[in-house]
Amino acid sequence: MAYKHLYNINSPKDIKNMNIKELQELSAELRTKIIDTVSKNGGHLASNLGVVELTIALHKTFDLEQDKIIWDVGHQGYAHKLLTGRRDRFATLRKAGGISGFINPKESKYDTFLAGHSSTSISAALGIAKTNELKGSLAYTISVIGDGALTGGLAFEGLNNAGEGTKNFIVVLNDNSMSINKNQGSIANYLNNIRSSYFYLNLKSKTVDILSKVPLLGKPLISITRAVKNKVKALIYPKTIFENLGFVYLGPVDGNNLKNLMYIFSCAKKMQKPVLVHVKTKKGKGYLPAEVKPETYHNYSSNVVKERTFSSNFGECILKLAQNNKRICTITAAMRDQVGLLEFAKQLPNRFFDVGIAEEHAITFAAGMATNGFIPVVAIYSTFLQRGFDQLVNDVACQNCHVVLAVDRAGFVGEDGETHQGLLDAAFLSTIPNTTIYAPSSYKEQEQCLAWAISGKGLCVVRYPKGSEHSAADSFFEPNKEYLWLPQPDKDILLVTYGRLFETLVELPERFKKLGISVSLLKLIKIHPILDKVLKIASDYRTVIFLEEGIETGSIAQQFGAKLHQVGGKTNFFMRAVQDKFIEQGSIEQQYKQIGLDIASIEQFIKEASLTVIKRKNREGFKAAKEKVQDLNFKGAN
Ligand SMILES: Cc1ncc(C[n+]2csc(CCOP(=O)(O)OP(=O)(O)O)c2C)c(N)n1
Repeated sequence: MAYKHLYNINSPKDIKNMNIKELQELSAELRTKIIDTVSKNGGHLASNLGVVELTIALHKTFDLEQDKIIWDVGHQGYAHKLLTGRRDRFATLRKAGGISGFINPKESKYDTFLAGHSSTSISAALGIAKTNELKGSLAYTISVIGDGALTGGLAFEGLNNAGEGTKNFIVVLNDNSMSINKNQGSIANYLNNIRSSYFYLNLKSKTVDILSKVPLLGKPLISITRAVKNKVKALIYPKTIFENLGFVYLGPVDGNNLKNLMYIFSCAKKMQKPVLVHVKTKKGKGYLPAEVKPETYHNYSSNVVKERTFSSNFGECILKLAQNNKRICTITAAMRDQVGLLEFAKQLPNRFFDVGIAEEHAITFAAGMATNGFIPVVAIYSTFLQRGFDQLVNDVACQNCHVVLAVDRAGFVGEDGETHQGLLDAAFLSTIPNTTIYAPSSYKEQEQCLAWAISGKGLCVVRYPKGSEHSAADSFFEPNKEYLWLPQPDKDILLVTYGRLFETLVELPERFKKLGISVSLLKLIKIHPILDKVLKIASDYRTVIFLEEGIETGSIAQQFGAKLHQVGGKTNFFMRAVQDKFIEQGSIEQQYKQIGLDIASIEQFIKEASLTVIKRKNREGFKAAKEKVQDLNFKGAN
C-alpha cells in the first residue's frame, strides 16, 4: 500500500488540519501498518485494529501537548505509537531494544503512564487530574478503558473516587463486548443492556447530520431536538450506574465512526463534571479473520506455537483429576483459553468459574470455596498473581485453606516484556507460611505435581513456564521423586536448579569431565520448603552453584545458600539469578543471555567457580589454578 498520510505525521499536531476524508484514509493506512507489523512480530492485533478511529479522534480533539491519555492495559496503543513519532521504529515492535508492545513512558512523552496490567487507568488518570487542579491547569485527562478491564475492582475504586466533582476528567469506555474471550459477569450484561439503546445516539447523530444541512433553521432545530431527546431519554432510560456515581454519561456511540467520535469528545470537553463516554468498537475491525475470531487474534504470535504446552497439559491433567474428584473446581481471571481451561469449561461447566479480570477476587473466592470443603484450583499467570498477594496471605494461608495455584508463564516470557515477566512468584510465594511450591519441568512432572497439590494441605503451588517442555525433559522423569540428583564420582561441583533451566544443563557434566572437573546436577521439583535431604546432598560438595530463572532477592537460591551455611561444612556457594532490575522485551533466549543463564555464560560461570575447586584439588596457588583454567580454555566445550 502506498502511504499517503502516515509518513507526514511525526507528532500529534500533524493531524490537526486533516479533514474527515483524509482522516478516514489515515485509518486505513494505520490498519495496514499494524497488520503488516504484527504478522511479522506478533502482538495484540484485534484490540489495536478496534481502536484506530478512537485513537485518531482523541488525537484530533485533544491537545496532547498538555492533555494526557492514559491507556488501560496499554496493549492497544499501536496507532497511538504510530502517530506520536514512532512510525520509523515500528518494525522493531516487541523486539529487544525496540518499541514495547505496551504503553511505556520511556519511549515517548505521549505515553503518560506505564501499563501492562489491567484496570489501572482510572486511578492513574485521576491522580493526574487532581494534581492538575492543584496546579491550576485546565488540561484534560482521559482514561481509555476496555469493558474487560472495567471488570477489575480497581477500576471501580477509581470511579468511586472520581465522581466527586473532578473537572476535565474523561473516562472513555471502549466497549467491544470482549475481554480476551467473551466478557463475563454482570458488568458485561449491564453494558449489553445499555448497548441495546445504541440506536438512540446513532439516530441522534444522523439527526444532527441531516438538520445541520438545513440552511438557517438547522442549528436552532438541533438544540431544540437535543432538549426534547434528553427529556425522552430521561423518561425511557433509568440513569446509568456511571451517572449514579457522579459522571455525565455520553453514549453509546459508534467507536469506529470518526465523525461520531469527534462530535462526542467535543461535547465531553464542555462538561464541567467528570464524563464517561461509552464507545462501541469492533474488535479486529478491518481484518476479517480477527473480526470473526477476536480471541485468536487478541495476542497473536508470529512464532510457531507447538500444540502441546504446559498450559494445555495443565488443562488435560486437571480435567482428568476433576473427573475423578467432584470437589475440584477451576477458576480463571479472564484467561480461560490461555491457561488451558477451555475443555474443562466445556466438560464440567458447573465447576468452572471465569471471574473476569479480578485476580484478588479469584483468590479470596477460592479461599471461600476451600472453607466449604471444595478444592479450588486457580489457574493464573505468574505476573497477574502479584495482584493477589494479600489475599494469599490473609484469606488463604493465614487460615490454612487448601487452595491450589497453577501458576503459568513462570519465568521469562519474552516479547511481552517487563510488565509480564514471571520472575517474582517463587520469591514472594515462599515468604508465605503454610505454602508448598512445586516447579515441574516436564509434562509428566507437571501431572504428578498437580496430583500432589490436590492431595496436599494449605496453599499448594505448581509453577511452570510459558511454552513447551524441552525435548529431553521426558527422559528425566522419575515417578514420586521430589528432586532429581545426577551425581558424578567426584564431589567437585554441584549445579542446582529447577524448572526448564535444568534440561539445558544436562550436557555440561560430559563437557567438564573432559577437563577433569566433576559437575553433578541436582534438580529441585519441590522448591519450597527446601528439603533437608537435598541440603544434605549439597553440603557434601566442595562447590554448589545455584542457577535460578527468577529475581535474586528472596530467591530459592538465596534461601538455599543461607540454609547450606546453617548446615555448616565448607561448601562454597555461588548463585546466579535476576538481579535487582526489570527485564525488557526480547526473545526468551535473549533474556537468558542478558542474565547470564544461557549455556555459554553458565559454562563461563562454572569455569570461574572451578578455580576454587582446582585450587583445592591440586593444592596449587590461585594464580596457577587460573592459568590452568585459561590453558584449558574449554577446548571442545562448544
Ligand atoms: C491484571 C491483568 N489481568 C489479566 C490481563 C490479561 N489481559 C490483557 S488484555 C485483557 C483483556 C482486556 O479486555 P478489554 O479491556 O476489554 O480490552 P480489549 O482487548 O477487548 O480491547 C486481559 C484479560 C492483564 N493485562 N492484566
